[in-house]
Amino acid sequence: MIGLKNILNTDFIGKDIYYFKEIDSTNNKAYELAEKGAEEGIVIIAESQTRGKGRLGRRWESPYGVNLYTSIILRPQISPNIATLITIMSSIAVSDAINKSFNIVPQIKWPNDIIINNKKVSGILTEMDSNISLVNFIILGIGVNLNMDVPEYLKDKAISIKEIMNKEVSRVEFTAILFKMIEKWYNNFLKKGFESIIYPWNRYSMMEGKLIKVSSHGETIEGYSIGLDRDGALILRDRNGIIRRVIAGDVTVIQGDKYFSDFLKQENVIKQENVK
Ligand code: BT5
Repeated sequence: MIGLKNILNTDFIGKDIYYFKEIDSTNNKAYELAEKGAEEGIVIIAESQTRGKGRLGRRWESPYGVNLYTSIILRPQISPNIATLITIMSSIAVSDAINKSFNIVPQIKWPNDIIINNKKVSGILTEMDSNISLVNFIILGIGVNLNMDVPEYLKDKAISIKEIMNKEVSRVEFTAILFKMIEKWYNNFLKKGFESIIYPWNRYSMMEGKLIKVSSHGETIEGYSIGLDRDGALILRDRNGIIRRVIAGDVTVIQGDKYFSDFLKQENVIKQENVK
């Protein structure tokens, strides 16, 4: 990542960059620093992670010197109830950065996957420290597969930009553009809230109007995806017509049916049921 500071054109994201050749997880390091009072915008970057983290204790494959593994300390003055919107806003920033850098339009799979050719190119892991009413800090962790040869065991799930472009790409240039995009979308979000992200999110979303399956806390819900609510939760309508709200989970897209979704949106909501 030599030269990143020289080309970085941001106001506060990356004002200090802590750089590691190898680390357990950039999120852990950022969390540790934030607990000690590190300021918003401080960034950790590592060449490799020995215990790269996904959600729910899953592992993020983090080989040396080929991809981007970064964590950013944010201190938004928001309620923890809407912290998911930071993940949502970041998924737009990552998608914009990929689009701008490589002229590829990725898709977003709620809540944290960036997808190209039906495979995951990037994942986001946000972790937070808060009290009941206010966030203290959020660690925004982002992994992007840039020049990785995807290992055999992940080949049906994961892809890298190199595999799509058939050539190596510049990690430094991509990172500079990504930080710029994060700063732009984060500022937008702080100023205008949910309204600033809903349309751009819909543009990239791969789910709207599709039949999807969500596994959430051991339960599986099937239904047509209707979209996001104002807290960043996913709204679907199940086969019995019940509107379900999912705040965390893993989505599988079963089939596409855009007309059906447009039709559903015009109907009145009959019943509501929350799913934790
Ligand atoms: C995520 O979790 O997608 C969040 C990934 C966040 C990684 C970044 S890297 C910098 C920062 N520091 C960290 O320690 N983490 C963050 P999840 O939705 O749970 O997806 C994890 C699943 O994706 C795994 O179980 C694998 O199936 C798959 N996977 C693992 N490594 C991958 C990779 N490099 N590319 C694509 N898919 C991968």
